Amino acid sequence: MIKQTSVETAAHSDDTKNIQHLASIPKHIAIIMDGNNRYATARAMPKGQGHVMGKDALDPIVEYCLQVGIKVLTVFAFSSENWQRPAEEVALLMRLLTATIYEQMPRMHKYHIRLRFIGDRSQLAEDLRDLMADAEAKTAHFDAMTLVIAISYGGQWDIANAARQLAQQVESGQLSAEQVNETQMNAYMQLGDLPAVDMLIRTGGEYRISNFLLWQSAYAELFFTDTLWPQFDATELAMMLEQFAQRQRRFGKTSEQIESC
Ligand code: M2E
Repeated sequence: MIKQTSVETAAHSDDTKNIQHLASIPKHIAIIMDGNNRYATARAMPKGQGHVMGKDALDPIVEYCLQVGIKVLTVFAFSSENWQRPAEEVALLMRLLTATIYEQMPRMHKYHIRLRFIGDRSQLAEDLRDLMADAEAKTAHFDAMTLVIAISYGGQWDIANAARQLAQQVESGQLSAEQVNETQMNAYMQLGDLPAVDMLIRTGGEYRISNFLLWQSAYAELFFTDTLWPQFDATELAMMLEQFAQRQRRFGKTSEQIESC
């Protein structure tokens, strides 16, 4: 029986406490937090309100992941494609991102969470970039969990970025073209130092990866739910973890090979 902690709320305690019996717990969960705008529209709320609600939905998920021993949680806060949204929405998201990073700092200290950001920082305002660097530096020594926030991130950008750096190594003679392989690529990919994504969740009812962690999710178990992100909770995540443990992870092997291990 898992020890009840203060982070657990009465609302989900019954459904989520018995997790220790599971055969396997993912090391790294990645989430595409989709459905904020539809949540607001369905409730006749102002457009941006969905993102505000969405921001608050992450806290209980982080606490639950900590509680069950997930080592890395990566969330897609702002994609490289999101720059094409209406200017007011982009501006709101940038304000929310800044406010959220400030707000989250005491929680990172309380729970010993290391905060990291991935994505193309060159597109971001300087004050946001400074805040991100500062948040990373101040939490770099924490080891309970790593919370990765993807901002201006795209999976293809990430792959091209790694390829360009390897090409520069080849150009300067530090590496031969023959030496370029998956291990070399991985070293230049974002999160190359962390375990691969084992569980990729998308909320909001779309069945796409949408240029999220393409390389890092090569062997991830995929989970899709119609639940809009502001309504996603630890109870639903617990059910997904239950399924994750049950799915046979083949990694390209036959079921006979798996069963004989
Ligand atoms: C997030 C950002 O859509 C985004 C608006 C801002 C908050 N958010 C959703 C995030 O994903 C930064 C931190 Cl530190 C935590 C969450």
